[in-house]
Amino acid sequence: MKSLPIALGLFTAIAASWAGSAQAQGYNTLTGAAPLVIGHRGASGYRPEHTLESYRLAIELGADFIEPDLVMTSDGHLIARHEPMLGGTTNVASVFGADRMSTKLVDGVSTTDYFASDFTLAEIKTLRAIQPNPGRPQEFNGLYEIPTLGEIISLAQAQSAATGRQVGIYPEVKHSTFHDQIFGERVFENKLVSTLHASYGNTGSAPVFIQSFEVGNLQYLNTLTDIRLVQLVDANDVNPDGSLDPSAPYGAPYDVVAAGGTLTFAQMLTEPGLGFIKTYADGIGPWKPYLVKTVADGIDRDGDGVITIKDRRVDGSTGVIEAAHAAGLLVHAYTFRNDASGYGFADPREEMAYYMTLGVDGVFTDFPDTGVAAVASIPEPGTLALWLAGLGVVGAVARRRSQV
Ligand SMILES: [Ca+2]
Ligand SMILES: [Ca+2]
Repeated sequence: MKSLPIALGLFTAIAASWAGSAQAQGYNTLTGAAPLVIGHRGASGYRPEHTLESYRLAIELGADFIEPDLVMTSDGHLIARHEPMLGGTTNVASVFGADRMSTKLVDGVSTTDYFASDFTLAEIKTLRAIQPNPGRPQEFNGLYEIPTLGEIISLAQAQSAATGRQVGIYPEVKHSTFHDQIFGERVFENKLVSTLHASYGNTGSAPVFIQSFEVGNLQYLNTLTDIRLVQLVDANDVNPDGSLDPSAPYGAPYDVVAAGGTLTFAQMLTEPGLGFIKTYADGIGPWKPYLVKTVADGIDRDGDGVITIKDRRVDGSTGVIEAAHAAGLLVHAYTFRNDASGYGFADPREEMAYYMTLGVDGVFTDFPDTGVAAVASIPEPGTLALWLAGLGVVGAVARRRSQV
């Protein structure tokens, strides 16, 4: 069968040229892989956020990752809530009396509420989640428990096994400085890492990203784990000219502010700032207006008779995606919603597709099905080229064997 290696060699040459052109046409992500769809608080556009049912639906809709925000209970358990306050997203006020409320400083802001850190896990398990957004489905209010990190990991791993599709988790350390003040320095991060290592091992190949808006805790985590870390980057608002409004408390990492530092989020997205982030993190998670400039020029582009953020003129990349990739950092942008915040876009699928075409490595979205549709709509490596590239690999292996 002397002709087989020759035939395979010919295919290898063809495949190499096809693979080359496929790469040129492929995704503009850091690695060339398809952008990730991250189910923000689960499928929070459809179910009360941060419940197992919200995460389960996100997985059903095709999310690659589910995103639990984490806070700590009085007895040291990590549970999923967007805030340490329970009042906005649970029925706590109808279960416990006002005597269980307290006033605490959250990132410098005096806040009176029911705090997770004043309740045991057993108490929190008596609560049920509610939908805080009046424009979203209300019929699931009062049905679902508040899940622990352990329960979320179990769900992701069980669904990965059941579907044969790896579903990752993307936990966020909420308000690290706040939790340090209540529980002691890095108690939260230590608990998070020990839980993750027990389930996934200490490896950068785990289907896990840890995210935070603070810096010191990510630097600390970098000494503790090889699990991938993502620096979140916030701002207060977008100005009419497309620049970002850095007003407190959203313009700088709170641990930096608390320590009297001057580093701002905007500085962190400059070339030197990205180089600094690269010393401890694997990616950035910026608010999307940092990536695409949109200008409020008063034109009613979608023709509905009112001027909204959707009408803004889209002026293209700010250069942050390209600079982050040049620094070797992934870019996961937030938050894409069918029912809000489409700066410069009336159609949320087109909005996400625009960012994906520029090269974002992932999108946080409350509507994972729209994210999946966006990925499907952008140019991808051709299946013929992949097939030929695969044949090329077979050919290369066959040739190596023939030389032995
Ligand atoms: Ca989050
Ligand atoms: Ca309009």
